[in-house]
Amino acid sequence: MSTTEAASLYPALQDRSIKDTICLFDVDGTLTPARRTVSPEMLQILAQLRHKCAIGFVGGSDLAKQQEQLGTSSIKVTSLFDFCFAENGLTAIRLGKNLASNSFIQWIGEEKYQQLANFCLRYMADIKLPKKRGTFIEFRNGMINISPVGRNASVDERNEFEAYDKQHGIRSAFVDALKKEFPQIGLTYSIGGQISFDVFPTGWDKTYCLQHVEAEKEISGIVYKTIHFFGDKAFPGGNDYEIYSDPRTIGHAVNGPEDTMKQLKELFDL
Ligand code: M1P
Repeated sequence: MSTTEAASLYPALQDRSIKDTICLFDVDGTLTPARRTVSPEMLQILAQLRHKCAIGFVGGSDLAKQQEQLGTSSIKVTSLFDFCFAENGLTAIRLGKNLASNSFIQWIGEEKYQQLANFCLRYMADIKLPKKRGTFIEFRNGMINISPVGRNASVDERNEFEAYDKQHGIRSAFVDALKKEFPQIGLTYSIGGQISFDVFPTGWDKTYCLQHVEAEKEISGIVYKTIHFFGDKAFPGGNDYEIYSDPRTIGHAVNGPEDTMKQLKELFDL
C-alpha cells in the first residue's frame, strides 16, 4: 500500500476527535522489543489511536532501521505514522513528505569540523593503548563517533579496550580535553557504548523533533496543546530523558511494548 493510500484511511489531522493532541513514541523497547520487529497487536492499537489523534515515532537510528523494525517489504513505515522522526528528527517526514533535514556538518561547517577532527587525531596519536585498529573517527549524518581503539576492533579487542578504559579513564580524559579546547562550540559528548563516544550539537537529543511538531501551526493551523511521549529510557542518562522531562511534553515511562499498549488502552479508551 502506498503512503498516500494508507493516509487516506485516516481522517485528516484537523478532523481527528482530539485534534490538538499528538502521541510520540520511542521505537526500541517502547513500540518493539529491543532490536526486534513490531507486533501486529501494537500496529492495531496505533491504527485505532490514529483515528483519534496524531501519532509519530522519534528514534535515534536512521529511517532504514525503523523501516526494518516497524514496516514490512510491502508497508512503508512512513505510511503508518503521521510524523516520522528518524535520527531524533534530523530526518523528518510528515504525512509521507519530507520536512527540512539537518546534519552535523551543515551545523558545524567545514572549518570548525577540521579543527575538531585534527585535534582528535593528534590527541589519539599520543595515546598508548594495548591495541589500536582502524576508523578512529566515524562521520555520521547527525554526529561524529570517536574511538581511540578504532571502530574496526574485533569483539575481543572491544572488551579489552573497555576494561582498559575502566582502569585508565581514557575516554573521560579525552572528553575533558575536548571541552577545554572547544569551550564555545556548543557540543555534547556522550560515552554510551564500549569503545567510543558520540559528539553532537547540544540539544540534538529527542527534543529536536518538537520544533517540527510546533511548526504544524504554520502548516495546517493545528496547535498541539498536548504532546504525549512514551519511552523506556526515561531515566537520567537514558536517551528518552530529555524529551520525557521536557515541559512541552507529558512523559510516560514504559517498561516495554506490552506496557505501552496497556497505557494507551487506559489513556485513550481503546
Ligand atoms: O548505543 C550506544 C553506543 O553504541 C555504539 O558504541 P560503541 O561502539 O562504543 O560500543 C555506537 O554506535 C555509539 O554511537 C552509541 O552511542
